[in-house]
Amino acid sequence: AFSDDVTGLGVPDSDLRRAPVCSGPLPALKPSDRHTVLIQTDLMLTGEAPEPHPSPDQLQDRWDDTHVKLPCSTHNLFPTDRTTVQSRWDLIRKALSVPFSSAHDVKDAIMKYNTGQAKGWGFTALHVYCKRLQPSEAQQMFGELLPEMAQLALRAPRLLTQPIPLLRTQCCRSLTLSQEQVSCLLANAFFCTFPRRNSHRTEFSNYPDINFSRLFEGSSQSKQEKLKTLLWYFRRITQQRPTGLITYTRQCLQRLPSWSSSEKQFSKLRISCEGTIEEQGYGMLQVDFANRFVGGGVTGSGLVQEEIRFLINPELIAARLFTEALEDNECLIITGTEQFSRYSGYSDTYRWDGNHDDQMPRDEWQRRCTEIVAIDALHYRNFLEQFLPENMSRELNKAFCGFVRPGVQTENLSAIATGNWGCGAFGGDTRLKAVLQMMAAAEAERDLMYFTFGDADLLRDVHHIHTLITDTHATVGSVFRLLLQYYECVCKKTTRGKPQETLYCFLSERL
Ligand code: AR6
Repeated sequence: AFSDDVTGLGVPDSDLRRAPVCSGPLPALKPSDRHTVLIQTDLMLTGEAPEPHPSPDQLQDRWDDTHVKLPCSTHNLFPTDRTTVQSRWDLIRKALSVPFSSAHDVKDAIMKYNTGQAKGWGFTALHVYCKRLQPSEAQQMFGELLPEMAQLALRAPRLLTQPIPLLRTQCCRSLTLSQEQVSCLLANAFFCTFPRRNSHRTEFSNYPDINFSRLFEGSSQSKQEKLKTLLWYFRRITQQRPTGLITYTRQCLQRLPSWSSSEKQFSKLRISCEGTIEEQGYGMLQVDFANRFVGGGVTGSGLVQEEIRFLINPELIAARLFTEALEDNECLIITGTEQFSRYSGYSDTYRWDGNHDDQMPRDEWQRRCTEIVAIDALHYRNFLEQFLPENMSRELNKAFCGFVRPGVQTENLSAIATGNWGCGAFGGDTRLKAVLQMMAAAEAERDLMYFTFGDADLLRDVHHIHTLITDTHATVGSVFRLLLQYYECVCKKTTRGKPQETLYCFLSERL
């Protein structure tokens, strides 16, 4: 029953589970060794806006290897000359309490406490942005928005009263913060106040950039659109303070599946060449096609799937403050971020497209039922590399790590909303990656919603191979063994470029 304009295949949409409908009850929100909760949980029960825990008069200030170094720490010192030091937070407070009337003033303020960077940082994008504002918009920006953002940044010692643990390599750990606390972190990131984060020669060399300095440089239209998107977020949250919570979880797997002996059957697939993960994948586990430094180039020059998601859901950007680069058996799960903006286009044609009013319901922890998982594919420069057994296993393990939820009942797991993971900037082959993701989803016992992003041929091919696999009751292990055979019999004999026999031809003949 194929027609030329078919846009979706596989099981009907209604066969796939979505949160919150499919979710089981959550345990009470409470802190533990592995879960730091930065708000007072008792207040949650009464439906009041979250308050920081502990209360501000009991502020805990920590300056060590295992916590975020906050700008408001008393240990954040600044050399005034060779012999004396000054509180850097005092300097920040003074610099951000002065009225701004131009982009130049914003730059001046930022430079007051970032003197070491004076030469390297450019502010062209911010200048251009401000110059293009209509008089009433400029009035809004300098008279309201920037002063409110500065005040929000300066509330750090009252909002962030508990040290924030770093989500370090190979440590499974969760952080739950209020959206308001996250907004304060982001306001500080905007004004580039985070100490020890401007040079890659510090203890944070294995962390993404958090200060927004690179956002302000350059003359591309992309930068203008990024600024519009992020400033819209700040406008929204300064006009009305958000009341929800967000959880950031670093998940590391110690025990990985034995792929060649897996007896798991493939799960259900719905595939569509229309729609996007974030829009049609609502309530599903939404895959972020990530960089190992989460957020990739969001504050710099990148503007593809991950960066766009971080722009429209800016609370994702806060993860860059505390998430060490991901290793092969790790992922980052972010639950509860809100979408503030719409966009059109992609990459160079990306444009901010106005306000988005997020309608996702909240769970018992007051988090939006939006679960995003950052998994970083390998970056391939040569087509054949990705068929190396160790590379296929690596991608399987990475995807599985992102998909599996130890301890959660299968019927409470939503479907996975994904697509051409690792196949854009990272140069992977969509057909191989689709099979690998199907295998990882099967192993994690979750269904898959695959968005081909406009590719109708891919829609048919992936649907066809999935049908063949399920009709023949092939197991994950048997498909893995066929992938290994494809490598041995076909890839190894190919010296350059792409093999003559495609993966799907090879699989079709042997399934
Ligand atoms: N929904 C569904 N599919 C999408 C969407 C969407 N919203 N956006 C893009 N695609 P890419 P990668 C499809 O290149 O190769 C970033 O800088 C579209 O077909 O973003 O894993 C990260 O920080 C697109 O070509 O992912 C990493 O550094 C394909 O998904 C790096 O890129 C791949 O999107 C990751 O690159």
